[in-house]
Amino acid sequence: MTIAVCPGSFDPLTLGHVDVVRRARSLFDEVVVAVARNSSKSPLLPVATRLELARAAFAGDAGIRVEVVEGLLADFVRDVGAGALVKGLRGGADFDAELPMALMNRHLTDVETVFVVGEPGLAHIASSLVKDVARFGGPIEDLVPDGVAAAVREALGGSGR
Ligand code: COD
Repeated sequence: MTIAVCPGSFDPLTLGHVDVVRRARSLFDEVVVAVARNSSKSPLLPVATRLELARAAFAGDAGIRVEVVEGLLADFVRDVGAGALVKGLRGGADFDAELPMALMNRHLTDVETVFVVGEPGLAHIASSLVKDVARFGGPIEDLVPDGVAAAVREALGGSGR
C-alpha cells in the first residue's frame, strides 16, 4: 500500500488545500493530512480547531485521514510508514519556499517530496490572504470548506462579517 503525507499549517484549511490533498489521494492508496502544531508561523486557530475542521472536510473521503504532527515532519513520515510527502504548487514562489524543505526532509529521512500543481482557479487562495480578508470584514465563505469561515471569525473576536 502506498502512503503519502500532506503536511501544512492549515491555518485555516482552504479549498486550495482540499484540492491538493484530493490530488494526492488520486496518486496514493492512503493520504495522511498532517496538521503541524508548531510551524515557523504563529497560528490564528488552535491546533485542535485546525484538526477538527480538517477532519470534517475529509469525513466523506475514503483513504484520507487527518493527524497532528507534533515535532519533526521527517519523524512523522517515518512513523506512519509513508513513502512520500505531497506539497501543492501555485507558482514559482511556492517552489522556492518548498525546495529547501524538500531537500532537508530527504536529508533527514530519505523521503521524496512530490509536487502537485493545484487547480489554477484556486491559485489565488492562501491561508494568509483568507485571514487578511476576514480581518477587514470581507467574504471568505467561497474560499474555504464549510465551517471554516465561522471558526476564523470567532478566532478574530467576532470582527468581520
Ligand atoms: N493551491 C495549491 N497549493 C496550495 C494552495 C493552493 N491554493 N494553498 C496552499 N497550498 C499548499 C502549499 O504550497 C503547501 O504545500 C501546502 O499547501 C500547505 O500550506 P500551508 O501554508 O498550510 O502550510 P505551511 O507551508 O505553513 O507548512 C509548513 C510545514 C508545516 C510543512 C512546515 O513548517 C513543517 O514541516 N513543520 C514541521 C516541523 C519540521 O519538520 N520542520 C522542518 C521542515 S524541513
